Amino acid sequence: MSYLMQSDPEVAEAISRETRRQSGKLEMIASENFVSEAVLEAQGSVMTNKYAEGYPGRRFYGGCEFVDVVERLAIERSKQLFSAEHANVQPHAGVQANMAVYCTVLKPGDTILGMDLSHGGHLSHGSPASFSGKLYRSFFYGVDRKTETIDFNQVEDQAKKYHPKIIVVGASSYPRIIDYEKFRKIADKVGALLLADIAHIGGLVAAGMHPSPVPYCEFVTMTTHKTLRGPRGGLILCKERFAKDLDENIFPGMQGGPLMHIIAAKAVALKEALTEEFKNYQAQIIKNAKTLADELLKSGFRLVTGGTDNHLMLVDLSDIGISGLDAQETLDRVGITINKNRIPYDKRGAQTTSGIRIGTPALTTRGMKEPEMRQIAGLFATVLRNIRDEKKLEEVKEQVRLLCERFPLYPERIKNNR
Ligand code: DSN
Repeated sequence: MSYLMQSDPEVAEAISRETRRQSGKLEMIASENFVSEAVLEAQGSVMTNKYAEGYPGRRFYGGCEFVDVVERLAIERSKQLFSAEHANVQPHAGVQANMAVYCTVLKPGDTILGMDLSHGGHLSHGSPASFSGKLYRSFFYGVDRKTETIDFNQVEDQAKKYHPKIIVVGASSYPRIIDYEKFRKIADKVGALLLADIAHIGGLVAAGMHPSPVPYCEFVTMTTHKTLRGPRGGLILCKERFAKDLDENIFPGMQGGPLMHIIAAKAVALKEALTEEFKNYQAQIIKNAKTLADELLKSGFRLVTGGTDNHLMLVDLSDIGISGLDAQETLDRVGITINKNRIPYDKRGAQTTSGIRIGTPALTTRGMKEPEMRQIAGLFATVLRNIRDEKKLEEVKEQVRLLCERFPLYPERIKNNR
């Protein structure tokens, strides 16, 4: 970062401190990950300079021959990875990906049925706080109070009652396998289209570690930066018959110039995702999550649904008398980064919450395996049961530091202060 250090030392310093923060703490936010140096190189490349409105081979600007190469690679790799008929790699983010699907098949005022945000859904699945709840009539399904898994009777009842034009299946805090075939059957009963938002589990699906929604859904959206371990951005897959309309709804419908440096980085990440190493990585994410969950259960914590099938788990802290916010703040102080999260039927609000969400994708990228998960479960138990014991917290902080040292992240960047 020699240029940046010269021209803008304040930004250079913040970046260098962020690198050290990422490397020196245990990153356990379920939706975060660490991209490869190759992805970072593509993302920080001169492709950021290029306007390329349109699609490969039919742009509105000259000089697009090389950005065309990377967009074509990203499209072909997405199709291959997910066995999809069509891919659009231009969405700037997951919300834009969902918005483009809605714009393709809905008119304002049409009805959508999605998973309740407070049960694990996402804002863009119809929440009144989001465009999706303002533009469309939105209704929700949730999880069963006892099993805390998706209540398919409710999905079907709501679908029959409201006749949605599209059903959205996907979640940002749901620890179990999702049965897309069941959703397809319900959608067919009411003549609805089906959109699967696999933002969280994109990498698991790509590696065959979670059933794929692609055969069952007209549309599949995702972000590229979570388990898929690419740059921050969105991606849409769809059946060929929607391809033209979908592309037009991304551009010119709702976005201008695509972020060609990000698309180049998506292409690089998608190539990585096609490797055997990536499959092993995804399998390890799940092994790590299951080990962490088992150890937390053994130490007496309650997990929503009793465990996990994927990369994340939700810990219900109600029994130990602290809030999700207390837990988040105390874990932050010892160097463990997680987020407070509402649990289904939570009595607390979104700012305090009764639970926390924890995930294993980022730690698995660092090379941590089952023994480290067992150690980390012990650290959680110590912190969450002793949030006011400074001595114990200091001891955990030291263990976190040693653990991070054993699994270096971006060592060249740390060495060169960038
Ligand atoms: N913000 C993401 C998450 O943390 O799950 C969802 O968009």
